[in-house]
Amino acid sequence: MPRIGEDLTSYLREGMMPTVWCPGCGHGNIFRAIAESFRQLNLDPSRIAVLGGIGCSGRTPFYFNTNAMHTTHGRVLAFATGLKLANPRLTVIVAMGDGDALAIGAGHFVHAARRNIDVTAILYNNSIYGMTGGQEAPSTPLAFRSTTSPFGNIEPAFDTVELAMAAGATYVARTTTFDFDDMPRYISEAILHPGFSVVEILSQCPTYFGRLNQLGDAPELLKYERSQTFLAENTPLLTKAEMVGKRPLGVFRNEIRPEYTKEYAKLCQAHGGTYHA
Ligand SMILES: Cc1ncc(C[n+]2csc(CCOP(=O)(O)OP(=O)(O)O)c2C)c(N)n1
Ligand code: SF4
Repeated sequence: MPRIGEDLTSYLREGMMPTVWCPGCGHGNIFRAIAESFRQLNLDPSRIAVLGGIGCSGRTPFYFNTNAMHTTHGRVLAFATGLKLANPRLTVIVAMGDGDALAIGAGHFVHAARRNIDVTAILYNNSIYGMTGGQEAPSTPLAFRSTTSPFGNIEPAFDTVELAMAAGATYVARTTTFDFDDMPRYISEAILHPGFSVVEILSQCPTYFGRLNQLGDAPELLKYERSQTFLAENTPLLTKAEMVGKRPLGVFRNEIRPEYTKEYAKLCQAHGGTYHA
């Protein structure tokens, strides 16, 4: 991750700043990591499209000096699918909230994974609906409070990694905003991967999740993230007690299978069409 002085500005739409995000919001950390991946890969901004749905996370495309689409809540992968099919040479990046991806957009999420379309979905998982005031999401952990579950959540949370792999995503990784150097590493791998890639990033929402659950401010939430996770590669070194209730971090799948736009091109060419992926 670049430190002070290293230049990410060619990827930033500085006229749109400051961002809408609250001080200490993890979405800013993720935004920075995405910009760093673009720099590491030396991507041409005119060849990138960043798409977002609705929500705090959905504001991400506003701040990148790339092609951008601000779409509707839960439907961003449908827009991304159309865009990638229309111009397969674009690097398509989707910024999704956990509400966006796992609640209203869950159908689009599993079908994009099943098709294995070459899109990178970055799932900003702050365990809550941020923009609309801290309501419970399918990612809110058991017993945790939100504005719609003031006595504690009684619904088990989805495991994004398990869901993405079961649906057929071909690159699946999870990290946290605490793991500042792993974010751009996984995002870069996901961008280079020729298929549907999911990078789940556990992120902090101090304004709602942190406050409603009395977990403290942003630095304390980062420590909380660390306490709730472990590196999957360390599993042989850990006892069951050290892992129970915690989420593993790392790359869980990185495999190749036929990609949707390439398969579509083959079909078109076999029937006299001119589509090229
Ligand atoms: C069809 C539709 N339903 C509901 C909403 C209201 N809405 C806007 S953002 C949001 C939740 C955002 O939560 P999440 O996707 O987790 O993103 P975050 O704000 O936490 O980044 C909701 C319910 C909407 N804009 N459109
Ligand atoms: S409400 Fe939460 S998710 Fe939204 S900008 Fe503020 S801290 Fe971030």
